[in-house]
Amino acid sequence: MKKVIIVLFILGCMLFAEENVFNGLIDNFEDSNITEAPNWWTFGNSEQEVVETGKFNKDPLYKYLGKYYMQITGKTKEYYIGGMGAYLAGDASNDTHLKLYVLGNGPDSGKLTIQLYDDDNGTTELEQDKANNYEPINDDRIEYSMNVTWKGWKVVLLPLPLNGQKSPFKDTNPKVGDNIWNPDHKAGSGGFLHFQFIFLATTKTGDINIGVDNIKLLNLKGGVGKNNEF
Ligand SMILES: [Ca+2]
Ligand SMILES: [Ca+2]
Ligand SMILES: [Ca+2]
Ligand SMILES: [Ca+2]
Repeated sequence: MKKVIIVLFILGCMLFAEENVFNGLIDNFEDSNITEAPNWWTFGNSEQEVVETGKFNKDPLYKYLGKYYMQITGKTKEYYIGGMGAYLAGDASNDTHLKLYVLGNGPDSGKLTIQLYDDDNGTTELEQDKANNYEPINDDRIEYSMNVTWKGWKVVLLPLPLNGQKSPFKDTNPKVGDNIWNPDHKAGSGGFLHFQFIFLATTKTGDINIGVDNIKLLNLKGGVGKNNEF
């Protein structure tokens, strides 16, 4: 009995270390759809489909994928294909990294742009300029793009620009917001408001064929250890 309690206590500490104020999970697609928890909006011509992971049972990362992941496909003649986003409004002020699993299909699998928005005017919503490509009016957007060039699943771990931490994410609206990644709930702020993907081809005329899973923010202040590697 004592052993069980100790194991439970250690498990509890591990969960607690990773999932503090905002539980950090954006989506793992285990509810088998993209319209619940969170309810993703989609735009453009990309196709997003939640599919079973079974065909990857030989992949070393298979055991971390659960039953479902999201497959993204689409074609373009002008780089841009489409995208999807979710409203979260979580307090992410303790989260140091974004982690996600990305499935590639070879050298030109596509380009993935990741955008995170924080609330800088205490409204818990992202005011957008509909006349100007839905650009934020008051809130910051930090952004990072990567070409998916590999085949199979890979863990992508990206430091966030929290408290001056070096990060590949850059503020892409320097005239809007306070240009500081401050996704907390202070002064009525909605914190980490939106998460968004933009799907592109790596060539002007091309396509995208990637998968994503286990999208989460987490706190790695204690370092990337065995317990929180995946
Ligand atoms: Ca999954
Ligand atoms: Ca706002
Ligand atoms: Ca800004
Ligand atoms: Ca900000």
